[in-house]
Amino acid sequence: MGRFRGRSTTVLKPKSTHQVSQIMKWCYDKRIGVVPQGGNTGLVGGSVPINDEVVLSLSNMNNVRSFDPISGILVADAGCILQSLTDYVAPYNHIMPIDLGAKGSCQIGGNVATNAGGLRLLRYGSLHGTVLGLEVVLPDGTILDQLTTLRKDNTGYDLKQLFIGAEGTLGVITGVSILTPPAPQASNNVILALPSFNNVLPLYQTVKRQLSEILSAFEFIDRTSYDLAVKHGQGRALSDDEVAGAECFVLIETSGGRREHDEEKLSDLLGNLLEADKPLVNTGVLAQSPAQFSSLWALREGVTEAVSKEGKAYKYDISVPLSSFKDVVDGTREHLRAKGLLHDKAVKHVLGYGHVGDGNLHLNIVADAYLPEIQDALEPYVYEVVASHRGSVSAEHGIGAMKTHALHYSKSPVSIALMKKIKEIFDPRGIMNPGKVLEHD
Ligand code: 2HG
Ligand code: ZN
Repeated sequence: MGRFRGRSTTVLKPKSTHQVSQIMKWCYDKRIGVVPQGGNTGLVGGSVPINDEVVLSLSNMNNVRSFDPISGILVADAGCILQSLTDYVAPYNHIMPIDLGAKGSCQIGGNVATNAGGLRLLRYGSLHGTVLGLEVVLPDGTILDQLTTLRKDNTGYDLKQLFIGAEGTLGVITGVSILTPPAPQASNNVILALPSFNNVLPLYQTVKRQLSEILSAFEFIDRTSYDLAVKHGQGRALSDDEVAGAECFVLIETSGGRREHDEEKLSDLLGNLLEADKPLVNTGVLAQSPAQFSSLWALREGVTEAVSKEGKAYKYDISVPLSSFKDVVDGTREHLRAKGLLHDKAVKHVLGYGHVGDGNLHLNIVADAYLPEIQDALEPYVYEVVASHRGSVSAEHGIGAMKTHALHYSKSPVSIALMKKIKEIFDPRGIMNPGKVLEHD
């Protein structure tokens, strides 16, 4: 994101858990801050030092430790790149339960540390469910070995859950045990062009009912997101006829056990949608080949990259009721217009996209440069809107360095006080990823 910059002089790249333990012990004794770093693809500055901390990169810990093709349980070093794990389990007909645009660079340890959501959450749930065990090095160098491969283990407090989403503030994740689902035998996708955002919710209901168990993603991009994705070469553009009059687009993916069965269901759905008396969609483009399948996905997955090519982005990753997605995006645009900030030299675009199936909207504001007046216009405005819906100020990207001041919009004082006590127990010297998640007192 280019928004945070530390003054670190040292990056350490340990090759084993034992080495991580030695590093942590040394830093604990000397009270040196440590920033664990995976693929460094996060969007909230969680893996970036803010002062002169030591950067502890996990990238040299990248071996698969074991895989059981019967249970599908994979145990891997934290530094394994998500795509390489996907490739590893593919010959066994398994997939990773998590998938996201950054798959070629992000690491499984970072995914777990940030509780990354991504594109498969609708189908396989969050990492709080699919991660079975963790190996963690605590700030004083102690190794907490909870790398179990058990599906069931109800023996008291489930400590690993604390590290999932702690963003490296309680310890360094060095190993992950994760349940990988069987690969679907058939996957397909379709992009639908909608005349109005108001149709997204009825469409979601219809699609859920008609596709039921084969629905594996229901993603949404508004017109601005689509136009930017196309402008910056993400995926294959639809024809002018197909996009005419479209206010937004929905990408639906199906994954199931039998191709003919799934294709029949999908084409019945499309037929019903297009032939309805009052159609919810203008048109639908069905992937006809694996290449088209990927290029339709690229239109959605490529929005983040397109946005960063277009300018400097202010990103809000929020959970709000589905029915308010459009109002939040339009309201923010109007708010910026009223402040006189919607023009070429300030804010160029306000766009919304995200995971409809998970109630997660990505509100992006693209500007010519990061300017204090834009920042002041956006915050606390956006957070107050989120709080008025009892939403979340971070649905899936985490708090990192960027949102520590906003935590209270989604967590009560009682919750924050308990979080601080937990931090104190694990990290009494405050050396683990300082300044992230919780503000310094
Ligand atoms: C996505 O869903 C990612 O594409 C990134 O979570 C969202 O860049 C963003 O705001
Ligand atoms: Zn997302």
